[in-house]
Amino acid sequence: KVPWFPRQIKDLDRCNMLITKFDPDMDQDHPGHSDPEYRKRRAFISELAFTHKQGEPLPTVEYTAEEVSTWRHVYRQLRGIYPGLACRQFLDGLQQLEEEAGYGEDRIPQLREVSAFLKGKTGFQLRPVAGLLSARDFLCSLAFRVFQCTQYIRHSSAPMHSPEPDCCHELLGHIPMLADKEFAQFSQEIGLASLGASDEDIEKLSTLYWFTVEFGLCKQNGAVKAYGAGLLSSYGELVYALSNEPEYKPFNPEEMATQPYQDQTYQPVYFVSESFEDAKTKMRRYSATIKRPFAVRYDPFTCSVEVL
Ligand code: H2B
Ligand code: FE
Repeated sequence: KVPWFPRQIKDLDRCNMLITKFDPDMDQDHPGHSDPEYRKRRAFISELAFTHKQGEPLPTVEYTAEEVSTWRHVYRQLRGIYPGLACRQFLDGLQQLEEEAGYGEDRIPQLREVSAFLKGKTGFQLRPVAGLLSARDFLCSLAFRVFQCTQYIRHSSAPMHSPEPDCCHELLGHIPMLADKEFAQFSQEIGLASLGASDEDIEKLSTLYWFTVEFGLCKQNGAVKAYGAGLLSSYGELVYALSNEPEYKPFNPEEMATQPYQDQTYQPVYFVSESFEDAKTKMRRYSATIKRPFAVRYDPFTCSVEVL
C-alpha cells in the first residue's frame, strides 16, 4: 500500500508532524529547557506556525533586543569565515540576500521578505514550521519547492550551538543555497523521489539529504568548500569539516544512503562531490532505483503533482 502524499500545494497544510526529541519542553539538555521565558516565547512563535495555512501571508515576528543580539553574534562570527570556506553558490546567494532582502547583522530577516526574494530567484517559497519535522513531511514539501522554515531563534546562552533547527540555521545555512537554480532543482528532485515512498526509502533519502543538503562538501577550483546548511550555520563544525581531521569520501548515493550519521556532535565523515552537476546526475540515477508503482511529475502551472 502506498503511503498518503500531497498532490497539491494546499495539501502541505496536512504535512506537519513534529519530532519533539530536541525541543526545549522535552529535551532536558536543551539550553532553554530551564528558562520559562524562553519556553513561553517558543510556544508563542509555534502557534503562528500551527495556525498558518498555505497561501496566507507569512507571519512576522517582532524580535526582542536579546534575540537580535543572538543573531548578531552568530552572523558576525560566521560571516567572517564564509569567504574562505563556503562554496561559490552560497557566497553569491548571501551577497544577493544582503543587497536585496535585508540580510545583515542588525536585524533578523522576516520569512515574508525572504520568501518573496526566493520566489523571484528559483520559485522556492517558505512556510513557517514550529520545529523539527518528520523526514517524510519535510521532504515532501520540497517536491513543491516549499521550504519549511523555523522562525524562533536559539537560546541566548548557547549562540554557537543549537540541537534543533532555528532561524539562524534556516536563514544562514539553507536560504543562500536555495537561491541557486541548480541547487533548487536538486532539492526538489529529492522531494519528488520521497512522494509515496516506503518508510525504508524515506530513511535512505533522509540520510542522503543529511550528507548533501545538510553536511555536503564540494570541490571548487581544486579546493574543498562547504555547501551543507548544517555546516554553514555552525562555526565549530564548519571549521572542523574543512580541517584535516575528518574523513572524506567521494560522492556516492548508494553508500551515503546507509552511512550512519551523528545528530549530537560533529560528523566523523563527509562526502565530497565533484560538482553540483555531478551530484544531480548521480542522485537521479539513485532515485530511479527506488521502487514505486507509479511515476510523478510536478506541474508548475497548477503547483500540483501528476501521478502517472
Ligand atoms: N525539519 C525542519 N524544521 N527543518 C529541517 O531542516 C529538517 C526537518 N530536516 N526535519 C529534515 C528533518 C532532515 O534532517 C531529513 C529530511 O530528515
Ligand atoms: Fe536543515
